[in-house]
Amino acid sequence: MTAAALEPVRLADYRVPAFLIDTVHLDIRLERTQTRIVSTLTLRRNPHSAGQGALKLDGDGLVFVEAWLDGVSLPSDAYSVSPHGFSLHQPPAEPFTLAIETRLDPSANTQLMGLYRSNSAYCTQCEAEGFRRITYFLDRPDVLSVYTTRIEASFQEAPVLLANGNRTEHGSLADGRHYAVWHDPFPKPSYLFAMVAGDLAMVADSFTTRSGREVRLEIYVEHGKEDRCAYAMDALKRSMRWDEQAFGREYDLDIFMIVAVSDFNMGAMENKGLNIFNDKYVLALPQTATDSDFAAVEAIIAHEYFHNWTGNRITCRDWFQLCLKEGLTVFRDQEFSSDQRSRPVKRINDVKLLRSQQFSEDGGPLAHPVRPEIYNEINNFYTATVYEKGAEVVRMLKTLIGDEAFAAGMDLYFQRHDGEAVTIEDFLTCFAEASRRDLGQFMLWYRQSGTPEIRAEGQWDEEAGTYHLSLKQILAPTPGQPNKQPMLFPIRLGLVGEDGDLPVTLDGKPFDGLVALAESERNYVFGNVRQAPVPSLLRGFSAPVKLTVALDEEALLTLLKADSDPFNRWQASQSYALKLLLRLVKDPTTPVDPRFIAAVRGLLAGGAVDPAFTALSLALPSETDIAREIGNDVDPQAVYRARSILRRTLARDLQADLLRTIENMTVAGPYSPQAADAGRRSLRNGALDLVCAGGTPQALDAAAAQFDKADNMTDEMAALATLALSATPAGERALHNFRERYDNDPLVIDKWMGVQAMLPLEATLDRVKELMHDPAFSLHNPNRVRALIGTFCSANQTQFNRADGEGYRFVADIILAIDPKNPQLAARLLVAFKTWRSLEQGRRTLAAATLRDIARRPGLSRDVADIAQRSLA
Ligand code: 0A1
Ligand code: ZN
Repeated sequence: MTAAALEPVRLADYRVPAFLIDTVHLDIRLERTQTRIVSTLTLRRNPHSAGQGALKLDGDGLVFVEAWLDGVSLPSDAYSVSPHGFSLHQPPAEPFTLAIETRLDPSANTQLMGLYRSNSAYCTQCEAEGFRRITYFLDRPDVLSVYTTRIEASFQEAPVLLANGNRTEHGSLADGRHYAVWHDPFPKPSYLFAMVAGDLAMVADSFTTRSGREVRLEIYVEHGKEDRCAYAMDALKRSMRWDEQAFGREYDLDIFMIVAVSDFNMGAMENKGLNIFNDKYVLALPQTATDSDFAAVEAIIAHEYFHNWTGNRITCRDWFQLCLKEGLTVFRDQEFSSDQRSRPVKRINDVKLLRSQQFSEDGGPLAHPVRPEIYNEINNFYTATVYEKGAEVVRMLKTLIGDEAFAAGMDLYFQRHDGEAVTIEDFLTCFAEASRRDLGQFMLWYRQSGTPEIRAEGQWDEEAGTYHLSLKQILAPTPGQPNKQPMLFPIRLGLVGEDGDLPVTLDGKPFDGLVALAESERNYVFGNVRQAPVPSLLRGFSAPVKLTVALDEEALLTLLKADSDPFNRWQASQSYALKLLLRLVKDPTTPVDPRFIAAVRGLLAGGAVDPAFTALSLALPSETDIAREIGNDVDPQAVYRARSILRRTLARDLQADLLRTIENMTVAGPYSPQAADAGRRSLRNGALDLVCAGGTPQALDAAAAQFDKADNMTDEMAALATLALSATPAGERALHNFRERYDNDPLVIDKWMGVQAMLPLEATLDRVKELMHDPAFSLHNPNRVRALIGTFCSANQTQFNRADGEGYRFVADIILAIDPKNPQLAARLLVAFKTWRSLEQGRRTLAAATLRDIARRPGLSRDVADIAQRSLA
């Protein structure tokens, strides 16, 4: 049996659309199983296209009823209808109106693309190609139209009727039905269309823009959840203000709405004026959401809001340009969070995410450029590379050309391209003009995949007072890219002595801390180096690269103590721990270096100065970090064992210090999600987690006491996770109590599922299988699936990668069960296999066999077939 044939789409084949659609009038009559849609399009030939012949509209899963050309019903030989679209054989030369009536069944839509039902509401998801599941259309981002949407429904079933733009009309009809008309004056691509109808509760507020316009803000949720929206609303107002101040961007409609739904494939969606959110990223109360949940709500609210300018007002010409809106918008939301919270802590967390998600993607079979040039299924390109590395590329651009030129380039971009669908080239041209620099080489960041390696070597010449630094770039081959051209890297660096940064010179001038490496190799000679320095390279993680530099323990301790760059102080703690861990993987009897233990003791002693930062430095590199560093022939069990040994040693040697930290970091007063309190909790809970690795009664008692006393979900979850990991009766008791306590709260039960799916125990696989029978679990809801199955395969390295291959088999069976219903969800789970080639031979063989078995199945979705085939290639 051969694998399903996929038809790739190529950037090189891009052609402008042959027709343009100026206006769209949608008339939607909602019925659960028989929704009727009449779409009336005003069309004209695109003057920039040489295309002739038929008008071909995309469609997917629609039932065609009738079509009219300029008001006259079309005879059946004038058009054809297929499962993939509608074709008008001889479209008029002059502008014309085409109306098409279709029917669809929202309640049967399990893909959650197009128009579907989530609990009692109707909602839509159109990015990337979901609009064609609502009506026939030129479903591509470079066709911009003005939308008017009329929604009609039973008043009892759906008292709330929403769509993009401003509501222009509403009223009642016969038979208990009512309607609303919405008009969005801003031309937009179809992927930004949205409509919601249902019996929803609403929380309202308002925002006055800097030019004095009043914007109404509305958040819609299920009844009874109104009290969980306050933080999201606050984050929205802060985002709106920040975008005015940081980017000069003001909101443009009279109303901005957010709807929270419980069935959603991704985090949220930036539909014009009507964002639709996974409820996980809206609903938050201290008793139900952790500090990380609050931070995620803030970041995602901001992200979707910022899309209004970067994505909506200026959109992508085609889906290859996805990073144009996503990389830029992630960069913007990261900057926002940095300004709202601690910049260094945010940076470290972002880099941790980049390394764990994106570096592993870039180092495996699914590697692709930030701007891909070919895809089989666009839904599989909402990746860490497009989002996270895409944001890093924007950050590098800013570092290279400087803050001022970057701001001028952004202004130029907004001014020049407002209302257009553009490319990465258009974007970069604005910065090339603003900075008067040639960004040709920089463009390689969008075109070449893989994580570059920077090798650094340095030598101090005591007599001359100079330091010679050599930087080399190594670009390993990646799928489809055997040979690469040298890239351009902004490298922030400094030379550190015992008491801090040395005031060195480069080319006779005081060194400003930044070099731009454009060649395969380059040597720099720093002057005025009066003492033996330690190089602090890639400060602030100034480029998304793997840095290789030989720093011994003493050098790392110097950086840990004296580096002015907080990122590299943290990095020193991680590099030191990684050295020990790699030795322990090879030989578990290696004694732990006492200098490291002393350094951790020092960190704890000074923890009160910046608790969040200390918590990050205290946390050991993750199992995936260690595995990535090992590179190949990884035995996840040996990695886990090494990490456990180091944790246990630290716990036992530092028990008193850790217990003291727990005591000292108690947060007084009522819960606040603000960074200062959250930081104290993160250190407290980091210390708790570590001390419990020692397994002593005092440590476990501290966890049990915290579990019983906690008045917020952060502390409660931390204690629960620690107790569960101890695999003691106290752990079982805590799990049981927690389940009972939150029986009616699906988002909290998700956490409970996740904690158990993560346990590095032999019994976990059976436990996960058992949990699938819990009434709170459902294979139909993406959040439930991700909480249990997603956590098992992405956050449980030892059990997903069981030596007997049962972890792979289990996950494969689930993927195959989900695929016919929700291919996107299935394909995302399959991505868990992305590092299979780096495993030791036994597991590698089993993982490959499982992937092959999946790839061979008949009837796979394009989404799953694409990931399976690329993973095996
Ligand atoms: N544009 C959204 C991400 C998104 C993509 C696809 C979706 O449906 C399958 C939903 C959301 C964002 O960046 O937030
Ligand atoms: Zn986005």
